[in-house]
Amino acid sequence: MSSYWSEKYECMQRSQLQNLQEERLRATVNRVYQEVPFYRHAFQEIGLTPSDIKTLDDIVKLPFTTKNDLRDNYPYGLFAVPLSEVIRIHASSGTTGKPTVVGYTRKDLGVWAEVMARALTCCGATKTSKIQNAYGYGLFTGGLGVHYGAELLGASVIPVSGGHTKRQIMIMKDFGSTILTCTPSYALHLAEVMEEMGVSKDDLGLTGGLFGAEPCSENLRSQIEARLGIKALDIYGISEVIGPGVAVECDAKDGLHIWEDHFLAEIVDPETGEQLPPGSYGELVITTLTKEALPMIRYRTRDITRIIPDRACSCGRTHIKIDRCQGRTDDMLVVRGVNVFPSQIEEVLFRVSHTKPFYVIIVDRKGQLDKIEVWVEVSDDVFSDEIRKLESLEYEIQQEIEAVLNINVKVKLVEPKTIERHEGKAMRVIDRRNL
Ligand code: DLL
Repeated sequence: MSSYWSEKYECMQRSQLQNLQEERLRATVNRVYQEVPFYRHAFQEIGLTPSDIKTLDDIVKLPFTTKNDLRDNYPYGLFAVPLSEVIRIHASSGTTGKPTVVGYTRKDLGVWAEVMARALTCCGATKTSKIQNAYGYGLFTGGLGVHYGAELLGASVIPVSGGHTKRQIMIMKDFGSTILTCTPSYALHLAEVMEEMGVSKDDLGLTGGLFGAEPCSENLRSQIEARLGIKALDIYGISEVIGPGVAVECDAKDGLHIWEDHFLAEIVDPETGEQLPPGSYGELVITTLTKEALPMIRYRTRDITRIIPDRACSCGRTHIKIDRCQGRTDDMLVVRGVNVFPSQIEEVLFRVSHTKPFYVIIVDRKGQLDKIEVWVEVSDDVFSDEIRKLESLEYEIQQEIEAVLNINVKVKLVEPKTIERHEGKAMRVIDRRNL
């Protein structure tokens, strides 16, 4: 029997949910038209007035919003309330150029805590849970997003933030943490260090965890579950929309319920922008339905996923599910004209024995030619074996990757611990071509 944080909303009848969405969509469109010059101009440019948006089907008439629009209006230009109403500001890391700045009213923080409390309930958290929150606290939305959800739930939150891995493990053991929240790559690193310290999963009281902020393959999930002895669920979020808590897996583990009373999801063709039917892979586009400080109209997330066509879920929740993100439109590498997603390489690495799930893809240009090299960690025993075995493993991986990608790659096997570990999002690709 599933438990819910808010059964009334999570299990709402579809027709009621749609009415609620329609009402909230109209209100949002009206508000951005009145309050945000950027949106008013964008609507006027295509001859659209808020009264043209009556039903959910009308959403395709609305223009898209992109990360560039946020950058062009840096820092507060898309806010729909005066700063006196904004009680929290976060920003996304912005590896290139300025960060994107997002703001929250008191009501927005309430909605965020609510969707996070729902998410934590999905992974079995209750008032009696001890939630070790190892997402980074600060401008990144992970730490505080989980934190306020956990407090609303009434659980005991341990705000340990990212890093200090050995201390994390001591705390996990001594404080009896029951739920862990961090990126999947960091969860795996925690498992690795725990084993080195001689701490067994049976010494811990962990039962579940929410792992997100970066892609997590089914294989990576299985490793986390086996090595930490927990149920590991995927959580999706993006700062521009709210932060963590936009969508989350339930016990069924076959898709992430997107909280549709607050976020309206569409999938579009990333090239043409045309809306695609349920089941098709494309770019996730989200319209916020209740945000006050920074409402988003058809925000292009750049994340590639699909809406799962079958709506009924064994958990009883009625909100539609999206698939795990397959990657981002902008992390697709084009190497010698071929499209390469890091996740394709990861899949191969997980299939081959003796490799560890730590790898980095290095793309470089020699003369006119792009070269791709994959560094992958292998287990200790391979390095202690004869060189011939190492070479044959290297060859096997290279053949498998080439078969999937259809281009030549070089594979380099490296010793355990060679590849840098990250306490937050992992860095899987180093593209040296434009340096
Ligand atoms: O990463 C918010 C978050 C914090 C989500 C903690 C989950 C847990 P940003 O820093 O704005 O926000 O990065 C958003 O991260 O567009 C995706 O590309 C990626 N991402 C987030 N969750 C997942 C996930 C937070 N479950 C960007 N699977 C998004 C794959 C994810 N990618």
